Amino acid sequence: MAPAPDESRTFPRSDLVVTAGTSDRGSTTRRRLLLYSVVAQRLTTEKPKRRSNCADNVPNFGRCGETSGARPLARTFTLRAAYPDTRSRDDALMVSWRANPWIAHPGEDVHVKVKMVLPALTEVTSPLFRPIKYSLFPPLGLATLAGFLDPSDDVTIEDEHVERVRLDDEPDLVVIQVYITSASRAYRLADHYRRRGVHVCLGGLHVTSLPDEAAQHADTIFLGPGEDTWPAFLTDYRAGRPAPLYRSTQRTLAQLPPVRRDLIKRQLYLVPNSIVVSRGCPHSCDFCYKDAFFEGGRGFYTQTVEAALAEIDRLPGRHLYFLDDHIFGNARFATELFEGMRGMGRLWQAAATVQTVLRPGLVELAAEAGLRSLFVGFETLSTANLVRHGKRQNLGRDYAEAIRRLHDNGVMVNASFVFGMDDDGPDVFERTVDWAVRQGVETATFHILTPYPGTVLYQRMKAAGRLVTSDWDRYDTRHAVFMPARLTPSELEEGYWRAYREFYTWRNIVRGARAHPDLRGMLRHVAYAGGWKRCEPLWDLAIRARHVAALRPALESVLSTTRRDRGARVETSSASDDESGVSPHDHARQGLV
Ligand code: B12
Ligand code: SF4
Repeated sequence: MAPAPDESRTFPRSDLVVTAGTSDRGSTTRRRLLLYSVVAQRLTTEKPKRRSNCADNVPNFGRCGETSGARPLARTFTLRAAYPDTRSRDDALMVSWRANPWIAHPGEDVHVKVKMVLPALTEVTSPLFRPIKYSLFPPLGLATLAGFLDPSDDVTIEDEHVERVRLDDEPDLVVIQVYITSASRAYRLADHYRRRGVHVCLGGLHVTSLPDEAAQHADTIFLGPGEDTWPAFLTDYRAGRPAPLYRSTQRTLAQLPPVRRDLIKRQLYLVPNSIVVSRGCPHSCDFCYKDAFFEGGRGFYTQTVEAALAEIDRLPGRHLYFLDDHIFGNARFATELFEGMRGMGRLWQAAATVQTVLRPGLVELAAEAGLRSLFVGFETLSTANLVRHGKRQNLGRDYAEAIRRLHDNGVMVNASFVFGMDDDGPDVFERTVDWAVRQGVETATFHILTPYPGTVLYQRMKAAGRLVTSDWDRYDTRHAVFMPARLTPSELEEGYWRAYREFYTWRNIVRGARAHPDLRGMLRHVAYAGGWKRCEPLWDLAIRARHVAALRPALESVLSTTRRDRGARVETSSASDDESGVSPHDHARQGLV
């Protein structure tokens, strides 16, 4: 129990922290804060007034608002027009009352209006913008954090990749996830809301890499994953004492509340069923975000298999995309997960390493459980490059054999390659594309090596004076932001674009298809590679017309073109994915079917 208010106390002004805000319109919280201002009156022994605009009823603070139902719950008060920087009659000041624990009752229900934003990278406004890439996945990280809020809190998620962010609203808290490429946009949004007196929280990969930079635009920053720090902050915030920085140290996914998928606008995404059942990765490649982000705690951990299966079961439709860095990273977990998924009739895609693909057993189990396409980090065909970048798990592995194993199990390959490592000369683009086509790789993802701040690679490049820009907008793996060893920056960028063009020519798509031993594999190769890249204008058209969900059955039918799917339980996505965010199983539980 919190101590009872000491009615004889008055309010020492020196304890006030003042930020600009708006008064009695807007959120529930704001209205409640008005009620708290009445508590202030009571505690200063002033008589509360009903619906007052009078300036004098709280001598220390100025005007206040509504009176009924006041309870001394928080240390935050909304007051009107008492301070010189108030902009208009309707403006007010939020006054945080610190160091007065007798007012706060920690844990009592202070309803908060929270706005979560995933800002887009700058190119979203460019005519060259490719909507399909950014309409794939919803903001899963934010939906995960939303799960920690109270059901009575008012929360929205806005994803700027697929919708316009509203700027005229007045939440109590703004939560922004910051990637390197969206950092400048994120900071502009943060500054906008801070000017409006909103408490701004910034977190995510870029904030963790460069906390000092982010702190200039935030009231609170979060370093590392948010599952421990975010609930700690919420408790502090509700008690009126939010700290400026929270650093993650407790790494567990146990007791994770359900991801708030109800906040995701499913119809705006091609793959609304993205899911992560682990965090991090057991490896340490020197160009990867992973070590910096997970510093100070475990760098790889999983949910329980039961929790993962329960989350899968809650997802409507048939198609899933695991966004885990390495779905095979913990062999025991993966084995139990795939065994549990067998018979669920799912079709899914994921990412893993060459090393684990070559390990007997896992690929077979995954394929039986519905794996149909795997993103594999080959990165480079050069051993010297692998050694230099600490990609030890790829050393001495037979890449061609890994691809064969996947194809033999009916799994398509999305091969990831990085250009610009020190051993890469001008011929690297053609050699890599030719190799991938000859192996029958269905899709390829190319990147220009990018030294993200916080990584070992970044430190090395910086120490060697090889970084050519710190404009984070360009750190998008499509620009040369460092001086390559055996290429010029423009050779690197041109070669990167040429590799994409070449890989996806019809000639190479057909050549790649012919590498498959069976007709089904060939047809699927053409349909997937051709449908994905060559029909991009059509995808973009559908997205702009807000019909991306209508394309999902096409994706599922290509993924299910494998001998493994004969006789599998099949619900077509259009029939089973009812856009409500509730799986058929949930309907049954609710007695709706
Ligand atoms: C899905 C994904 C995408 C999707 C969509 C992103 C989305 N909807 O969130 C798409 C395809 C659009 C995409 C695009 C790109 N991506 Co991407 N993407 C990913 C991927 C695979 C998964 C992200 C995810 O959902 N993770 C799972 C959730 C649960 O974790 P989370 O999002 O990180 O959120 C947690 C924490 O970060 C933290 N947190 C985040 N925000 C906040 C805020 C607060 C207040 C708090 C408390 C906590 C907090 O708490 C969350 C829960 O723990 C990651 C790899 C990875 N493993 O993260 C790469 C990754 C994020 N992408 C990356 C890159 C480089 C890009 C691109 C530049 C690539 C390109 N060449 O085009 C673009 C540009 C993106 C942009 N808009 O700026 C890099 C980012 C590097 C960096 N330092 O920022 C990553 C790490 C891949 C990598 N290994 O290099 N990406
Ligand atoms: S294997 Fe992939 S996710 Fe893991 S550290 Fe290397 S690049 Fe990062």
